[in-house]
Amino acid sequence: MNRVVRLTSTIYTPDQLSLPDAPQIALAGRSNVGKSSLINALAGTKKLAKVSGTPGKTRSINLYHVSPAGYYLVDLPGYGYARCSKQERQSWASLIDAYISKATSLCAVAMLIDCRHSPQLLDLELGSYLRQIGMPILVVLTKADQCKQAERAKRQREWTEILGEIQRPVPFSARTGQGREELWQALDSAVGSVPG
Ligand SMILES: Nc1nc2c(ncn2[C@@H]2O[C@H](COP(=O)(O)OP(=O)(O)O)[C@@H](O)[C@H]2O)c(=O)[nH]1
Ligand SMILES: [Mg+2]
Repeated sequence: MNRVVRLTSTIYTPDQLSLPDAPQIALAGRSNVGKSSLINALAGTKKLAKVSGTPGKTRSINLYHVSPAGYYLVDLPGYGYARCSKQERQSWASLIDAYISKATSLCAVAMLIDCRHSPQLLDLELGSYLRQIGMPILVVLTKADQCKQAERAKRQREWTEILGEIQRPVPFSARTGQGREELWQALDSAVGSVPG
């Protein structure tokens, strides 16, 4: 299916949060995990989301509309950037909290995990928080081109064990395009939209 992904709004502070009624899937992950690259790869362009060599830059929530399906991908600011101040970390947390509590049409959170790293504290914390609030989780293993098959399989097992009954973690590479169609299908089914 041919999908068109378009940036519709950028939100910097909780009071700017006005959200569409349409279904949403949030994308969360450590800064530098490859979130912007993933959005560009899904969209089939290099220009939509800014890919950065310096992590910890983006402090906004970006809403991307997906047509014709009619749902939104919501790019949350990356977390876990070591050099950011306590104040920055708090503003990150309050923006995310404000989003999650306001997003009544949030269908699932895609947790982006670098396939090279074994589960890290901040990712585990996010996972357990999402489970607590009963939020469906889709794990995406990014930079799959940097991992051997055995390592990818290990990550898939680890995360399935940690999170319990979840959809199979999707290996994804923005570099090679691996996993693109599988991820689109997982996103479509998370919002319950019928592809076609
Ligand atoms: N090898 C490889 N590198 C990637 C991939 N995706 C992103 N990167 C690199 O990882 C760095 C961070 O990417 P970016 O998309 O800005 O991450 P973000 O901070 O999560 O938005 C950049 O240097 C990208 O070129 C991938 O699939 N494979
Ligand atoms: Mg980014």
